Amino acid sequence: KKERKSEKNEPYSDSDSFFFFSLGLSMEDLTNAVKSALKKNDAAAAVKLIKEFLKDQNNIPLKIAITGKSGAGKSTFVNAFREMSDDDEGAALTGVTQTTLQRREYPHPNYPNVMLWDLPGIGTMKFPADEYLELVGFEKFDLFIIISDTCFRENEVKLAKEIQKIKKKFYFVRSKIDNDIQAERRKRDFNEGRTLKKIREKCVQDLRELGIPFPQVFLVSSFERSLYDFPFLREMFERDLHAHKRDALLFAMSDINQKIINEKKETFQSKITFYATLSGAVAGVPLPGLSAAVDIGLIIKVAKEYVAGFGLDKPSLEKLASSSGVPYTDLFAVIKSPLGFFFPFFFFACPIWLFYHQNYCLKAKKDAQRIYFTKLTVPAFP
Ligand SMILES: Nc1nc2c(ncn2[C@@H]2O[C@H](COP(=O)(O)OP(=O)(O)OP(=O)(O)O)[C@@H](O)[C@H]2O)c(=O)[nH]1
Ligand SMILES: [Mg+2]
Repeated sequence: KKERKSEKNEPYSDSDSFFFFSLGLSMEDLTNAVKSALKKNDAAAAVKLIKEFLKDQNNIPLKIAITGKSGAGKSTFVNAFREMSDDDEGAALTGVTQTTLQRREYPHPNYPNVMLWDLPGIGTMKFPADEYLELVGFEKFDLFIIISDTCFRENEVKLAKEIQKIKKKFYFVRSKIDNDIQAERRKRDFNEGRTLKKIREKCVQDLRELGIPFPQVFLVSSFERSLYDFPFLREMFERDLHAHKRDALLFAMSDINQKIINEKKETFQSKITFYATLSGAVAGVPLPGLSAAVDIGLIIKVAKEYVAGFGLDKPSLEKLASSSGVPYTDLFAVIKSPLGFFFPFFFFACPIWLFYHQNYCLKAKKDAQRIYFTKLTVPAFP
């Protein structure tokens, strides 16, 4: 049924979406259905599909990247998180020398579609800090855990800032706490609580000084999973899993939407050349007022096409309001808000600007005038 629909390139109807969801729609199916709806300016249908998909959390994939310096304990952390020993079959390889040379995904045992990605260490010969993000395919992950077995330094902060730039979430994990505790235990006035507090405060202070104002830091030992912050990290992960998945899904969907908006923008831009030529041709006709009248007509037509093409016309917004539950007035207010202030300006000013100031418009006008006068004068003066 799905194939037949996509062959015909028809939008997905309500009965289709019910059919898909009752069978368990995959992320790929959802992506295709949302793309198809958005291409047809049906944001309301896209919202409906996404809302349905959000109901079944198991469908939503989540990619968690475990990153940090080489030897920080990333692979050991992945195993600990999956409740495995380092030498179990299927566990991530760990070692005292640089071990992970290729990123690899490991499924979470309890949560379908949650993948832990064990990444190579940052700042090694094979993964220099300035090429690291690109080499590990940084942008594809939804959530990041930045691990360090010492104080957090420039490399970790640089990673965090790059993650902030792409508007995704990250946590800091200070690993191998068992080593610190063991070393401090040798002192006469040892107090575990005080030592942990000291490490935590130092981590937070370092991160603040390097430009991360409110860092969330977990102190863990992958060898002692019931101690320090490991249980708390797990608990928090489970508590926030729903939100993480929702964020990941909405991020992916907004990325699709942005791509489609760009495609539409390019299509509209190529149409402008056509309208400009048309405007130029009309300008060649020496009838007073004709050019201006046609240009105004064209501008209104083009502006209307833009508004409908981006789904900003009244019927589309009303449909979107009813499927998303956001009142129409709120949606419309966004268009009228400071953010949307440039919309009317853009819609009207762009065609005018293009019609009158771009080189090809002027050239088109001149060509049209030349052709018109040649045709007119040649038969009159043989
Ligand atoms: N004491 C202690 N040692 C740890 C802990 N986590 C990891 N290690 C040890 O640290 C070393 C490096 O651990 P890995 O997990 O291989 O480190 P990695 O960050 O994956 O390193 P690369 O793959 O080279 O980037 C290994 O010898 C681990 O046994 C921990 O929580 N406590
Ligand atoms: Mg590793």
